[in-house]
Amino acid sequence: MKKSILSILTTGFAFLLFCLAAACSSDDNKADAKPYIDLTAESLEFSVEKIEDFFGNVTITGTIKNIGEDYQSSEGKQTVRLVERSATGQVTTLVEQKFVNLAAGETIVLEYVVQGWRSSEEFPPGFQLGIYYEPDIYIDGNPNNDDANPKNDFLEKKGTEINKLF
Ligand SMILES: [Ca+2]
Ligand SMILES: [Ca+2]
Repeated sequence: MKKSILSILTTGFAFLLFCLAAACSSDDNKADAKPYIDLTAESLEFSVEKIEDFFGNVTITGTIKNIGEDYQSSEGKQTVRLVERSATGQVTTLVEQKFVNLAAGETIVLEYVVQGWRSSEEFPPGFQLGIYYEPDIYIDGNPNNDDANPKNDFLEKKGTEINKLF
């Protein structure tokens, strides 16, 4: 009788030790394997091709850059967009590009030409460049697509910046 209780206790203790060891080692592995992933909306530039004094075409160039380690994901989980936001707050997507992987240091460039911009317009639209992730990106079991800094995922510029270029 005593022996069997001791045996149960010993087995239980051994099992507890095993669990602790497993938990610790898996945490260590995660910490070691976790890469530093960070994509950023790096720049949003305007260039003007004047047709008349206060009238012309505007090229908007947005650059997304991988400033971390290699970004590796799967299809349908990430998109970069250049959007226009009107003075009344209406948002229109101008260019959109889906992607899957982006190696360290690589960029994605989005370009859009606004035809017939009038710099006399009092309330011009603004423009925003952004990286959009699916909501499950941090719980999909893949650490290679977990952006470490969401604060640098968006860049916004006012249309009045364009008017100054005329
Ligand atoms: Ca993930
Ligand atoms: Ca980021």
